[in-house]
Amino acid sequence: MNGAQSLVQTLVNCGVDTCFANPGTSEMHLVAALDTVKGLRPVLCLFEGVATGAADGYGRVAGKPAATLLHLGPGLANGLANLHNARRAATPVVNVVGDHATYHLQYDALLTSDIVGFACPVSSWVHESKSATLAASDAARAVQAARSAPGGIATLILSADAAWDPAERAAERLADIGPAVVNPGTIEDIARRMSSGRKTAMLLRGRALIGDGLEAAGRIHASTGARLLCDTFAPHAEMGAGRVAVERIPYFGEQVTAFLAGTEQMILVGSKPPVSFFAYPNKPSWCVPDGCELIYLAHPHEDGVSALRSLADTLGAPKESSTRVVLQLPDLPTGSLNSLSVAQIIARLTPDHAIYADESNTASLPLLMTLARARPHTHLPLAGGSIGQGLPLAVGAALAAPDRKVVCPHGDGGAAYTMQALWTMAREKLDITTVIYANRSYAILNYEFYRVGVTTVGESAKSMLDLHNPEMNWMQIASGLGVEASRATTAEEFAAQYASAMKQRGPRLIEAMI
Ligand SMILES: Cc1ncc(C[n+]2csc(CCOP(=O)(O)OP(=O)(O)O)c2C)c(N)n1
Repeated sequence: MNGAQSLVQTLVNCGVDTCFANPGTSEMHLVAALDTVKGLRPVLCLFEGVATGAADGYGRVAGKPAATLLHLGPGLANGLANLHNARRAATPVVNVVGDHATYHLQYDALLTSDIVGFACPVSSWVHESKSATLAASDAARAVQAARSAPGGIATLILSADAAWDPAERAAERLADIGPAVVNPGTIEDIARRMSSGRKTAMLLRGRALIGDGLEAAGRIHASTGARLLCDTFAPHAEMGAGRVAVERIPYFGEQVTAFLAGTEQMILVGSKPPVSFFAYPNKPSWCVPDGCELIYLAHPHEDGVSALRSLADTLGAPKESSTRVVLQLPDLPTGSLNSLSVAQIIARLTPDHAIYADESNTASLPLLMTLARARPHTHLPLAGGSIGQGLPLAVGAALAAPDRKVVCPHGDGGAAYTMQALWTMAREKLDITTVIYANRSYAILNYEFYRVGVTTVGESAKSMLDLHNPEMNWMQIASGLGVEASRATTAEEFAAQYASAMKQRGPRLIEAMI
């Protein structure tokens, strides 16, 4: 056994079963180990931003880390933006990066770089593994670090000689660290405050928005009437019919302020206080109403689900939530294709328990509004604001949940960042329907011009937001990358194409000419 084999076997021993890779020479022994060690599914990605975004999608849905395999500093640097998104989502990821052999670094060969420097800002744990005998235990520690509550990016940098030198054995899985238990005194205190009659909102995030956490929050709502809220970009939420209803905080700061007006106390469960996405001249960044008290039930590394359950019990809440979302499907629209008619068709025709890898950007408002009352689904948005995440996220989600339909509604601008993900969808035959909103524009930035105080927008400035010249042809892009594609210009065409995609398994792309 060599160091690479001991590392890969350790990943498998620790429950890592998928690896999103774009390797090079320094990772050749790791690649070879994928043949000799069974149990780690390698998925080739043609750009590192696809690999890291896919690891994020996988981790969010599976609740456990996938591995990446990246080529030295430049490979890691290509993947940084989606590691940033994954960090914001607190997704567990074991980020494996190859490096030159230890003795080669002194020569400063071309691909030598500060890998640790690239890794640190996005990682919760970074380690350079420079000896084959330590590679296995380092890998076990990396998995433990990635799984540590609330989840993080553990970057393990493996020297080429540590990969090819002889190793002794693989390591076994280490115990998870956390989540930490919330102090019972905190729960009693919050129960008292919630019984005070003050206008209360609970801001939920992480596991509080899924499964048992969401159910417990529903009980608390039934008992106290507290509003249940989630962030605009809550990384992982279970929504739709039958689920406990959660209100999503709006995007723009002044909307947030109006939305929260009158709130006297806000209970934070794995979340931070709401702030505006960007600063704008003469507009507040801090969106918590004046005088509103902020109270932490659980910090992100703490067990918010148990805390919610204990709080519900302490309050004497009913065993079940009394308010659940009632299914309300829109009628199929006819005529013009726009973000509303696309949303109505998606909501109407998507089957139960689909996963939305959502980067719909300016089209998101009608989509989220219609999906809120549609069939039960999982929602995975752009968690860190770095566009080019939706397509890779869909890849990871589809691999983590092969029996569920994945829908990827995506702005055309953001999709151009990581369009190589389509190739991986085709190669792995993933059940993903991508909808490209072909508005030929970085539309959101048109609003932002005015919001930041730019008053005159000339031709050069406008051309920076315009994607008409030349027009991207998403049908050709998708079919060139192996994905069956079609184009819709009316609601009827879109509905027919989407209905057929929902009936079929495998990757499809629809270019919606909105
Ligand atoms: C990595 C990164 N680069 C640039 C931006 C700035 N940005 C935000 S939205 C956007 C345009 C998005 O266009 P598209 O996906 O077509 O959505 P639309 O605004 O048209 O709805 C850009 C460039 C960003 N958020 N992240």
